[in-house]
Amino acid sequence: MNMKLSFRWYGKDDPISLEYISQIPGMRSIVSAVYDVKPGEVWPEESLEAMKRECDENNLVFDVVESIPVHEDIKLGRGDVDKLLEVYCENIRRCAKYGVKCVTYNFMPVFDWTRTQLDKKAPDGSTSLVMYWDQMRGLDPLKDDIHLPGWDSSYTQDEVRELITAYGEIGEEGLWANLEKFLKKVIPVAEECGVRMAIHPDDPPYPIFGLPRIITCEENLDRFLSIVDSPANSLCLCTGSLGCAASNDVVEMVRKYAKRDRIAFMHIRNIKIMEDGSFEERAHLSSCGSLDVYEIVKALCENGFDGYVRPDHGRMIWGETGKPGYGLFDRALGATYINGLFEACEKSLTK
Ligand code: DNO
Repeated sequence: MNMKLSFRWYGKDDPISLEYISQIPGMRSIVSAVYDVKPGEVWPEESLEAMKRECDENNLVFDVVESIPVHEDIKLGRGDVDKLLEVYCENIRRCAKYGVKCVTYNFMPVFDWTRTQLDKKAPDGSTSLVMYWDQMRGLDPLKDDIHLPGWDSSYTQDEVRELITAYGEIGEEGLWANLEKFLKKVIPVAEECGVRMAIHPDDPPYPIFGLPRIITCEENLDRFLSIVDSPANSLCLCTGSLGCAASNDVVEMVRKYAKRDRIAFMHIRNIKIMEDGSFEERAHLSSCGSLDVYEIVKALCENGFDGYVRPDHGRMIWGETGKPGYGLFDRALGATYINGLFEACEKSLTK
């Protein structure tokens, strides 16, 4: 198969062993990061070297990083941005030195993904992550103390309020300008060392609490890709993130950007959009959610996609406990389903 199947692994603290991951049929690459260093600091080479060695020992390739986080000051364009960008570039060089070919990041203000519950029980007893508007409405982070699950608890509520106000002031265009500065500095370095940068879309792809969100829809992805028109400036196309806005035609997006070779990394998962726009994470299978995963894979194959793919967020099933979205069992089922779709699509294309 042309695509490179990968699995996210959180390093030594991950309850899932590399040995177990290597037993998933077709598994090739490990997606990981140096998680114990704060944004804005240089990653120790020893950590990267150890990661590479452990993967090698398990017949896996450590060649995808998720993520090198972008410091809030870069996104806000304040403080010593030049210094922070220099550190960012140095981290790319160091990753490349240990074999990394693809680096994922996002440009979401303050929070990465937003959900209101991480263990919503489905009728079959499995649990998954959900975002329900009726749990969100009425929450005002400028007034209330909010602790949504999964949010960075290293910020105090006052810091969160300060950041939200600062982002409100720069707005979407300010965020675009800071992203442009970031790309113009970082992409040439990535090109030089053979790394593809893959931006992760905003999850969900619409404003939360009035924070600007820009990596959200086709028009904005076009704008993003044209800032630096290079395969080193590519997408991490996350079907579940883009897919929870019903206005996004994920299959068409995959087709368009795969054809132009601007997808470096695919996060494949399924979500169910509810009537009021809320969404639930579901099993990978097309019939379990709102996305047609077969059409997504077909669009990749028809356009010669040969980048990285990982089964994204799984449910918790079979009594497994662990990091919400990142258990072994359901992601392994997702991997096997993805393998099946790719094999079928590729074989039918070569016939
Ligand atoms: C969620 C992930 C994201 C992703 C980052 C990339 O599970 O898809 O946290 O890793 O947004 O920077």
